Amino acid sequence: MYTNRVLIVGSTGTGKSSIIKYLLESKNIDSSSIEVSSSAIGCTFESSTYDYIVRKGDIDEQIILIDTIGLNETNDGKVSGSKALTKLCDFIYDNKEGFSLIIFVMKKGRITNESRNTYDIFVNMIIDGKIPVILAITSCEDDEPLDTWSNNRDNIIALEKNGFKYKDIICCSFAMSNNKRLDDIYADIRAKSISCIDDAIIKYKIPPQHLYTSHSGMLLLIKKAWNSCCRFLGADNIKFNINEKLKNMLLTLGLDEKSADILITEYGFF
Ligand SMILES: Nc1nc2c(ncn2[C@@H]2O[C@H](COP(=O)(O)OP(=O)(O)OP(=O)(O)O)[C@@H](O)[C@H]2O)c(=O)[nH]1
Ligand SMILES: [Mg+2]
Repeated sequence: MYTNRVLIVGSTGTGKSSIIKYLLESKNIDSSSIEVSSSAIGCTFESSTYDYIVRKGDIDEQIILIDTIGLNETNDGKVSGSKALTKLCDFIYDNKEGFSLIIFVMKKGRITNESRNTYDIFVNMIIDGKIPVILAITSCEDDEPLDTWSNNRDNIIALEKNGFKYKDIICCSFAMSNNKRLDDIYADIRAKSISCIDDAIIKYKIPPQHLYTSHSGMLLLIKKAWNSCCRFLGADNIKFNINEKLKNMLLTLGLDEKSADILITEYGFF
């Protein structure tokens, strides 16, 4: 019997830790060690794991939730963009058990460059379609019904245009309030949100897939992608273009030019 490992990914402050906190709380598991913060700077600095058991039919299944470091847009965060990305890459490479599902977390509203680049680097380049992705759209507390955002065709078109591929969209909210009356309403919405995420985990998880056993595995993948692009376009200068695209993405995520160059070289992007 395998363990299901669910990776929670997204830009800083989108609600990754909140999802885990309320998932655990809903199972009466102590979640006090999980930091949730409204400050402008990132608050999760290390990838941490949390686990619980769900009963499916007669079988108990273990689910491990993995909270990750959010990639930030600027270097104002306590963890700079380059460090966060390096830590995240290291975590993926070092992970021997693999992953069953990715929950990509975004806040409701316009798709930001930050979310698009995080998705592109993380899901397209690193995960490379090997693991199913579900999108969790947070901050939907003002919507009735909760899935109004995903029912809006314009949003689906925007996701498509921005290259997002996913199995499902879960609109949710983990809003809190110090006003008891308001928080009672939010608590109801949080419970509904958790129930949807719970169901999606069970529905879409697959046996854990291991991504890369070594940095050279990653290098091979990128080279393969590069070669097929070259073949397809019959162009020699594509190498430069791919490098530039990746570098631009890293710059948007708040890396300075030097860190982006080091990271690209260090991880063997070329
Ligand atoms: N209104 C509203 N606030 C939310 C929601 N989800 C999270 N928040 C708030 O957004 C802030 C950031 O949430 P976190 O769960 O810490 O976000 P994170 O993605 O783990 O952030 P980092 O660890 O810094 O990358 C906190 O103040 C949360 O209470 C939501 O659905 N609605
Ligand atoms: Mg966090």
